Amino acid sequence: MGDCIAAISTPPGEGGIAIIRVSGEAAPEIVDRIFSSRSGKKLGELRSHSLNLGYIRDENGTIIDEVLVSRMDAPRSYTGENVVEINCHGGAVATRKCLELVLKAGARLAEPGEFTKRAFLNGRLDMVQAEAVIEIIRARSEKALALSTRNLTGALSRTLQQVEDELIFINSRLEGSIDFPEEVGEPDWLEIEERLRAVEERLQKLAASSKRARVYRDGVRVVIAGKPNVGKSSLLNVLAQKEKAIVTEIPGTTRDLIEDLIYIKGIPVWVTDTAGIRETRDVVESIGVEKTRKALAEADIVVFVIDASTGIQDEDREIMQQIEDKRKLVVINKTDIRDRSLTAEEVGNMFSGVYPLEISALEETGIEELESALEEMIIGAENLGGPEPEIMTNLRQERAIEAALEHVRDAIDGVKNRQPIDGIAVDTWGAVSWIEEITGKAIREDVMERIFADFCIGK
Ligand SMILES: Nc1nc2c(ncn2[C@@H]2O[C@H](COP(=O)(O)OP(=O)(O)OP(=O)(O)O)[C@@H](O)[C@H]2O)c(=O)[nH]1
Ligand SMILES: [Mg+2]
Repeated sequence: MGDCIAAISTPPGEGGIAIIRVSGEAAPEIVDRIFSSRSGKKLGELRSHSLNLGYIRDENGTIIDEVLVSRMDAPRSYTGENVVEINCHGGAVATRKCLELVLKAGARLAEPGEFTKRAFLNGRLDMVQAEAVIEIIRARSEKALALSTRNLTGALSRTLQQVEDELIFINSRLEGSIDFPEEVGEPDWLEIEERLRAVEERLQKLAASSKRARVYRDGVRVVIAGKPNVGKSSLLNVLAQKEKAIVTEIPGTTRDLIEDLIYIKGIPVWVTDTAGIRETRDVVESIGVEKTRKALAEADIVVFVIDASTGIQDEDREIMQQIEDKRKLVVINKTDIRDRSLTAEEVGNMFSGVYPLEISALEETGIEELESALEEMIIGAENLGGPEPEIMTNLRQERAIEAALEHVRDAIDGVKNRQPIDGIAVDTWGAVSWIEEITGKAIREDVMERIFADFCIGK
């Protein structure tokens, strides 16, 4: 710490504008060495939180770029340190050159996430908020973005703080009895148990809400499978609302996996169209079939398509066996064909426990029902139409919540069985330390380093 770091904070390449961010005690002086403002004033003489037009010049005084420079003095900046941001014109070469000059003038290149890490170390953000920054950048759906923004503004941090306060209060009760057994006597066990149960419920709700929120962040993998020519590619095209995959009447048209990202009720869903599964001597097609099997293994949900015009064949039965353990939807396609040989009842009889959806990829019927069925499968029937999740956690936070929950449950057991007080206190303190690991109040150095290493340079 203490040194001054710099990086290009905008994406690489040509753009309307590019920003070089400089942070550290000496940031204004360093930038002053290469910046000449139109007003003739030094950055140090200008007001904090102002924008200043001027030029970046190299060692020979040659103008490299015309820029707008902002100065944000500590502690009112992203990192909590003195920050200077140079807004360049966005040319890749000029921006690189400006950064080089800043580095020559005395800054060093920032590591990935180092600006945000400094914000954390300076107390501008807690760990949950720092992680929200990266999740905002990576958000792939509006809902994920909204949930990450809530975390950045402290929704999760506040909830955790309340839980921690409550646990610390319980601890103080327990420790009073440990330290002054004569004066304080036994703790009020009923009250302690009641409070612990309230904490348990709170953490449980948090874990449940997070699990539901996670699908909005991570999305799900849906794989369309079936024998050749049943209309898998046609279905992908309807779902994606574009001609993503080639459709022909020739069985074996699709050989490679074809993937597209669609949104179903705000949930990001990667839909993969596959090669029709069958025994084949065609080298290319058999590689495709192999890829299909791999995709099926990785799928969260399989959409198994059967053809209303052909009826169920051995190939369909084999595929059904392969996806026996998968969460799946069975779809009868081509229901627009008048003299079709397959009804939903027949399929239900053939594959027990399956109730197929009827669609026509050609006439685009039954598609909304298919999307609703997918939504129900993804978020769970019990959550349909329920309140939207309000809090989202990432895997690290989720694991820590689970660990805290376990300690709280052990403490409740301890209270019920009237175990020694200091044993119970070990669990309540254990829960506290997990909560503090989430917010970063007591985070292990290596955990912290790993989190920031995941960031991009310039953030
Ligand atoms: N009548 C009718 N024809 C359809 C429907 N869906 C697809 N087809 C036709 O069925 C043929 C095969 O469609 P594809 O979408 O290429 O089938 P596929 O399952 O991807 O086939 P492969 O890639 O060879 O495995 C094409 O001629 C489509 O026009 C439908 O709902 N009704
Ligand atoms: Mg196809």
